[in-house]
Amino acid sequence: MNILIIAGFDPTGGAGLQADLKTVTLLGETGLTVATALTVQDTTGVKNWVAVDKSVLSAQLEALVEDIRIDAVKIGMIPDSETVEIIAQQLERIKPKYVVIDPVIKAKNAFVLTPAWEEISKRLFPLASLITPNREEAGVFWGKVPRDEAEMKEAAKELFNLGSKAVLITGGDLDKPVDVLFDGQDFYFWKVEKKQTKPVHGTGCVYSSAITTFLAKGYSLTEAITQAKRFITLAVDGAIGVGKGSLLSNPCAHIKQQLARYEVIEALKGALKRLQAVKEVAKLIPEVRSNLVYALPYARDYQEVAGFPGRLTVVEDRVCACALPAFGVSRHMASVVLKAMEYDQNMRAAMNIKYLPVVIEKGQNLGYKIKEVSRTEEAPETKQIEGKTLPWLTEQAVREDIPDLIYDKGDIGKEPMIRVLGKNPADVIDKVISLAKEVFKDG
Ligand code: PXL
Repeated sequence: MNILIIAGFDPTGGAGLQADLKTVTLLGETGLTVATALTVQDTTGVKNWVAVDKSVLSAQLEALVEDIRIDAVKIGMIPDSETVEIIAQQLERIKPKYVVIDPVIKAKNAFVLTPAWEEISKRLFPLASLITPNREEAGVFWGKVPRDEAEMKEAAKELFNLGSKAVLITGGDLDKPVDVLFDGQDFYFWKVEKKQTKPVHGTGCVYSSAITTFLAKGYSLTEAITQAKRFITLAVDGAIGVGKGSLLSNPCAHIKQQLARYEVIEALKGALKRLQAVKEVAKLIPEVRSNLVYALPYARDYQEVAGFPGRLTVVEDRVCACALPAFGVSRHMASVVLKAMEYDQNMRAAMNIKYLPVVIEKGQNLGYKIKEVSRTEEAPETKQIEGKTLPWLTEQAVREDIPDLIYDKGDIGKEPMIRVLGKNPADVIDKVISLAKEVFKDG
């Protein structure tokens, strides 16, 4: 599919044309780019911009649309009313199936990117399949900034009357983030918990480009938004710090996560071989059995964590797996890793082993960072909810910095346990094997 991107040039590549092109490219489609303006900016904000010469802009658009079939158009920064008119005339001529407008008005540092917001709404919204203002931008068209979900619904309904086929108001900045879609008939909502704590530049650009790409691929509007939401969530969770200001949205996070699926499984298989080769390790497998788990980069859910189905057990004095490693097979150990990753994205692997006082003692001698947590300190409310205890216990241990070993001495009906954490399975089992050898070196 061929997606025409008409937007401003941001030298950081976090927003604008280049963020749009990265998104379209990494989703496997072809992006064609026409710059409307050149901005001067770094990660701390926009300092200035200049509109691209109108004859160049017109000629570039003309050349592309004469030569290439355009399946969808994504429009970002439009610096002035003359540019609005040039774009409107091309859209009227080629009548693309999908036109998504991200009505960019101001940068994060409040620098105005266009004075022509009224012309954009009058001339371009009626030609759009979808407009994707954030709350701030919706406020410019509505008259006040919608503060919550209820007001976003009201604003979306009003903005719909400006002529686009659908309106998506994004509220990723709210304490309880929500995006609200109105398609003239129904409202739809997307709610994804915020994990990124730092400001990220270019999220609106990447999100709207991803929506455009999924529309071009043939997804329905709501399915395109759902897919794009996953993509932008990863781009935000995996945003990169390159300068003194905002992080840059990272469309590569999606591909990095996909590529890691193979590596994660292979790393677990390799780790199992090494565990099986060391006889002493079998003596550290607890009554409830062990699991060794490894999460995908930016994992948020146990489905994105791989482990051994049926856990690791002991047969004839050796560690033994019932089946090959797979995703989504461990809830317990996955919840430990997912909690640790909230504090350090690099701590993606863990294994539980038997608690013995001597293991802790040897761990101290080996120089490991060790934290004890207590099940008895957990509030009765969360204790009763299945699946809450381990994340709670882990959080007590990882809040300040992430230890190598977390242990608890159990509770009524709960076996005492040590959880060994690391960056990857090799890192975890290096620790497990060292401990096993130290503890059982005299047989
Ligand atoms: O994020 C909005 C945006 C879009 N396009 C360009 C920008 C910005 C924000 O700075 O610079 C070119």
